[in-house]
Amino acid sequence: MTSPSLDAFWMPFTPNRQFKTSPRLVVSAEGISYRTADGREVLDGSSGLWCVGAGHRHPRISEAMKRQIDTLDFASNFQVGHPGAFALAERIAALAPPGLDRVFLVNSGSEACDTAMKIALAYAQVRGEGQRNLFVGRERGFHGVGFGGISVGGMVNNRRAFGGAMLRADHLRATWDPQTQAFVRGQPQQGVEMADELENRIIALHDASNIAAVILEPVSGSTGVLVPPVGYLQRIREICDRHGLLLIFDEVITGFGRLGSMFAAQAFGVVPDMILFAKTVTNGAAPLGGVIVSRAIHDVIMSGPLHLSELMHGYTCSGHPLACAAALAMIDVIEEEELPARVLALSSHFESAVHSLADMPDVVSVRNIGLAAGIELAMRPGAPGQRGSETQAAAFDRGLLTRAPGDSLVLAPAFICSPAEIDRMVDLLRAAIQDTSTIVASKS
Ligand code: PXG
Ligand code: PLP
Repeated sequence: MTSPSLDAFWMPFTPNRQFKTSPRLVVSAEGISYRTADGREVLDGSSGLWCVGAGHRHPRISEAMKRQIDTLDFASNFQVGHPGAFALAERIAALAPPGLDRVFLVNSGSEACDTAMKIALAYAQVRGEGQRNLFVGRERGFHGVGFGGISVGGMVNNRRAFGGAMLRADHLRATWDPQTQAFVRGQPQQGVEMADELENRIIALHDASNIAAVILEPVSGSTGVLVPPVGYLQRIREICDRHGLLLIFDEVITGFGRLGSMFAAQAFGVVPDMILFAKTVTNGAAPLGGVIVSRAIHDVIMSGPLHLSELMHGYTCSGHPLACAAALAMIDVIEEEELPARVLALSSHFESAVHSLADMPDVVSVRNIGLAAGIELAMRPGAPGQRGSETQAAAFDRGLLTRAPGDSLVLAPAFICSPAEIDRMVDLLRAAIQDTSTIVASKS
């Protein structure tokens, strides 16, 4: 294929003009590596945006998708159904915490978030509590880019351009505290009281009777891996229970193994009322997301005339056959290759490896949990994000794909990595940090 022009494709979440002057194109992938257009190997340090836990082109998933495309390429799930969607929902329900066993399928994490918010509103409506329409999110939370997700999301840059077009929302403060957490390994021991803001400020201000749901990422991933203090999520659950609030965990990143358990709900021992998932559920091989809903909420909404849809919501490709086939195969892989156990076994090596960067002069924080780490660099004066993006580019040139939210670099390797491969990734990251260090530059 001749190289396409780069002009027409408006790239998502990318500095387009900069990219198109120095493009980074990958053309194939296998295991934990990409191959670039000019034939270089690049280690995938971000599991392809947190998706590819089992490694690229897992044969089991590829085979299942090939079989599916030759059997049933497409059927919507509006008024007809196909077995794959039912089989997948049943599998996912069996993996979720007890009580959460109804599954609405969508195509992305953003759609999962908007869907869960609609379910919360519909639930309130059916119960005669239509005034419950305020959502509680958290600063530095990311819930995708739908209007629901950006309303509860706490990434200021993702909201600012869209002005007043938001749902009613308030935000807890982020659990990040640079004073006490800069180089904490795993969960911080201090800070459980940050959860009390839900009761002391938010419920006090808005009244619980107006709140539809509280939506949190158990671990904030996109803003650089912010790990909740010990006991924080438990306390949020207790406050929600005390005041009759629904709690939604956005597990788009944490779901399907990243923390060494199927869901973060199990890793932290806290059961929410709904769980959002996407990404790893298909190993990234097809777009799929969903909402796992408690039976109690589901059953309340299953009301009204029998010939009408109980929830007026759904996407053309909700439960697409190809995506369901990929997800069913991925769940087989997760179980048979015991990927959560592998993550658990690897995570202490990973923790030591990323914390070995802590003594670099311009690393100001290292945070980690499971196979996710955020390494934060000192900001260039007056230019937030510049250092992060330069270091990300330097790492790519050296053969490592990372993510750079602001001045943090995120490492999120595939669950199938070996300890030596993790070391290689961390070595490349160390070199890239040195490449962009003004301390080094001023000496040379
Ligand atoms: N919730 C969470 C917690 C996410 O991490 C979404 C919802 C939205 O999912 P979709 O499939 O609509 O993108 C996400 C997505 C990053 C990065 O650099 C993370 C995401 C997306 C893009 C970049 O960490 N997460
Ligand atoms: N716009 C139009 C004109 C449509 O017909 C549809 C779906 O039928 C949509 C948007 C929504 O698309 P999707 O179901 O893929 O989200």
